[in-house]
Amino acid sequence: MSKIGVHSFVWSAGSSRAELEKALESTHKLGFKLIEFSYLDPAQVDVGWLSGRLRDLGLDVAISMGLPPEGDISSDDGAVVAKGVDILDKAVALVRDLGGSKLAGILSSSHGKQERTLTRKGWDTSVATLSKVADRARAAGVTLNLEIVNRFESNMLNTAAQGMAYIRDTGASNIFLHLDTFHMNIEEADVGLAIRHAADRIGYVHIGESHRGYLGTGTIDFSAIFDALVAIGWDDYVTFESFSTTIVDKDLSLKTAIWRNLWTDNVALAGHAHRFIELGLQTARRKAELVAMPHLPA
Ligand SMILES: [Mn+2]
Repeated sequence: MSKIGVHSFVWSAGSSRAELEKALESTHKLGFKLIEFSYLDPAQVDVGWLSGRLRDLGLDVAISMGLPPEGDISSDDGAVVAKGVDILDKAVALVRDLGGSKLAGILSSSHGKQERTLTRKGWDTSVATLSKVADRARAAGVTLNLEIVNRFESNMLNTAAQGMAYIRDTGASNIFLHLDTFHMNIEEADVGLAIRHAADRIGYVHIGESHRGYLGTGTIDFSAIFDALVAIGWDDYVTFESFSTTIVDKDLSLKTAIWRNLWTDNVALAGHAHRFIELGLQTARRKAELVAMPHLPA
């Protein structure tokens, strides 16, 4: 069995207790083992209640986020960096308080189309700043997973190799890569090779199609991706991420340019995704077994 997760925005962008409960139940019912939430404000959401419901249903949890421009830790403005640190520390605390272990997303600079090139100084500021956040996260039992996103959503980490260089510069043992097939399909020379090259630094994986809709209905070569995940012995979560204008988060939908309606029935979508990922991984495992079989005469 594979560890398959789902982003809560497949279910709802809302954070009322009823909306969260529906998301949790749908996730559990379809066989997903993890639900990923975008950052939830503990002033708005009863974190104790939510962690209890996760435990009741046997679900793991991950939190993802993207730093806003006013909290960009690669900024030259110390006040902006300090704001980013505060946002990251709060997100680490939320992961811990929900009983999770992974903070993911765009954590090293701000999320969105940038109008300037990243400078060496910006890189160094980000590395030094996130190293300190990582120290505190380690004490909380939380890993930081840097999402590698396409050029239109960050000017810092667009390839897995850049992410590995960043992690090396931090020297931190609890910073990993968060790879996403949607973004890799745009930026990597070869998605399967990039997964193999980054193998020992991958902490979290998003599975998304080239248009972010139904898996298998776009241009991504998923069999190459499942082959690579099996080849590196990946046995941690892969989380399905999909967006449609059916479910709108005011901020994220604009930053990720969700203009088209790729699905309306989220139960059908998520059920299909779970089957697609499970079968894809099973098939890749079977292929790996077959190529290793010598088939000698009896
Ligand atoms: Mn993603």
